[in-house]
Amino acid sequence: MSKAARIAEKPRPQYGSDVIVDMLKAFEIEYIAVNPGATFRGLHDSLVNYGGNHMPEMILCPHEEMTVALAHGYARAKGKPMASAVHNIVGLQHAAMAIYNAWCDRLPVIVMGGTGPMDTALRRPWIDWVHTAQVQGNLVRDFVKWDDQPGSVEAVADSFIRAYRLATTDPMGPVYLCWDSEVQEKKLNGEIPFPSLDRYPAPLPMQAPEEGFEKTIRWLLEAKTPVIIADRVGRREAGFKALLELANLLATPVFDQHGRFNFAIHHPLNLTGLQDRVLPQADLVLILDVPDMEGAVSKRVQERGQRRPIPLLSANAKVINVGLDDLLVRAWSHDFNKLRETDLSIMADTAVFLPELVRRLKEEKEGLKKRAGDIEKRREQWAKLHAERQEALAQQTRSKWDEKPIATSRLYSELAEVLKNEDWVLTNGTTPEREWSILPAAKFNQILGKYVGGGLGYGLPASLGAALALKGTSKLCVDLQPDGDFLFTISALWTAAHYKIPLLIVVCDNRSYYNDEEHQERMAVLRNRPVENKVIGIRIEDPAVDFATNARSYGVWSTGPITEPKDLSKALRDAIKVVKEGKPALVDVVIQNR
Ligand SMILES: Cc1ncc(C[n+]2csc(CCOP(=O)(O)OP(=O)(O)O)c2C)c(N)n1
Ligand SMILES: [Mg+2]
Repeated sequence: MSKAARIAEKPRPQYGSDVIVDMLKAFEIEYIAVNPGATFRGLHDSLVNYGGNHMPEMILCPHEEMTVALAHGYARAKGKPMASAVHNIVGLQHAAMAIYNAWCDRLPVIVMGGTGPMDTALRRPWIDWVHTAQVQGNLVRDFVKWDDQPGSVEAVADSFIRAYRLATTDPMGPVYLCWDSEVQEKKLNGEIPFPSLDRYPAPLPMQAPEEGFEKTIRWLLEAKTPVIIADRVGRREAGFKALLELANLLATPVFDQHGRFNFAIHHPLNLTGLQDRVLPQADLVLILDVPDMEGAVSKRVQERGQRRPIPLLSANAKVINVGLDDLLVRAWSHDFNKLRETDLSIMADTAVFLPELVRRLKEEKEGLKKRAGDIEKRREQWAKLHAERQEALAQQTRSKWDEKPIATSRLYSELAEVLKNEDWVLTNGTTPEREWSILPAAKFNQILGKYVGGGLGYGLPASLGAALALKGTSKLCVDLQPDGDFLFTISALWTAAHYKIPLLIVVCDNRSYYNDEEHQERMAVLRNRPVENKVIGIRIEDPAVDFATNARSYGVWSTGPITEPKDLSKALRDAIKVVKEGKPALVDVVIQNR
């Protein structure tokens, strides 16, 4: 049914919150993840009894953090937002960290909350006072693109349309809409005109000016050793495809920064991980959608407590930077990363910049012909380096094949093997540098990227959101789920079971908040203190968590703990069968630290 027909056929709203549901329907919001609360009881009633609990359908989550993380994962997989509804001040505080994760990841989530009544004359004693803020949006204002609290039912449509447009315009981000309970519960006595949504089109993407193309093409053709660094190009299919074409055309190696999946793992020009060998030779670096430019062109060293990285680029390498990051700089969080020198900075959307760059480059027949010899020479050189790296990885995997606890490389290899004939998507992972080099991803959005905000509690709910977005397609969703992260939001297993969300959860169970063991080890070495104490306050042992029993208690099929390497393959295959029946399944694998 067309948008217009659906709107013409809809029942007439009777209450303020019915109008909010009309907006959710008009924008085709499929799901709204909720944890219930009285401040949005009007909206809750409208979702169920006016909207029929369809478009959006409510997804009940046992914590507000999950409602937002779920929507975050959904947006990654689907490229469009779903909504989350969180109870006033308290729910919003629980949701805040997940909103920050979505903000850092530049993904749209429509977070909605209730408040008030703002009219103090209408308040119940105590609860309405302790749960009302002026203004509630202040709590998250520094890390949402916009927040609003419309003062009347008539103002709802404008507010929603603006929120949707801002959330979904690149660089995207979460928005927070706060509904006064009085506005929600107000009985309407006249017609509320419904806006014509066709008159609010999404803005066209931002393209580079002529000078941007002219210089980029000239410098690319002049360079002897050009390289590409990409972080979020893979957020759009057009950018993903054009990047592959560009790299092939000029035999340019690509370094994936893992913010999204940017470049096929086994492509001979994918030299991710070999930055320290290649970047010092580069005379031109094309940096595409990379928020952390400094990290991208330097090597991190952790020894002796050193914090500053070692630069890898030579001083005379030219740098071109293309992206939209400056558009979302705020003063509060320094997620804009370190300022870095560039020679040409282009504010443009890579999804339109790269296809046009490739089109123009192909027309440079003279220039390409002149460089053809060099291009083919370096294509061979990079392919050789890539093959060497793959062989070294394979050798490492072989040498650890029978180790106990199970080596992570064996886990990833076994997973790659059982997924060989599946149309799989990795919804979440542990350390991208490792698993991305073994799992042979090649398709657009086949890996949904690392979580850039770094707030734990993300993996399971975000994977559920992604799996919900892909439900009913041929995609098999896999969550490589670190144990520590899992424990923050483990009760999302209930949501997985209740809504029959097909997801393979592989618990990477190193029984530790391991990342911090390395930090404590460094401190101990630096201060000449006992290194063996590094595990205190970090290991999740004694008792070890029984994840499989946990999962069953929530109604999720499970197996494990798998401790024998030889049992791994069957456990994964059994779990995949369950997922293919449309349900979640969990395999608890006891693994080595890294
Ligand atoms: C909300 C939150 N609390 C604490 C941290 C600090 N932190 C970063 S990584 C990490 C350990 C994570 O453990 P796990 O998820 O099991 O992964 P592992 O390092 O063991 O692979 C911790 C505690 C964080 N990033 N976010
Ligand atoms: Mg761990």
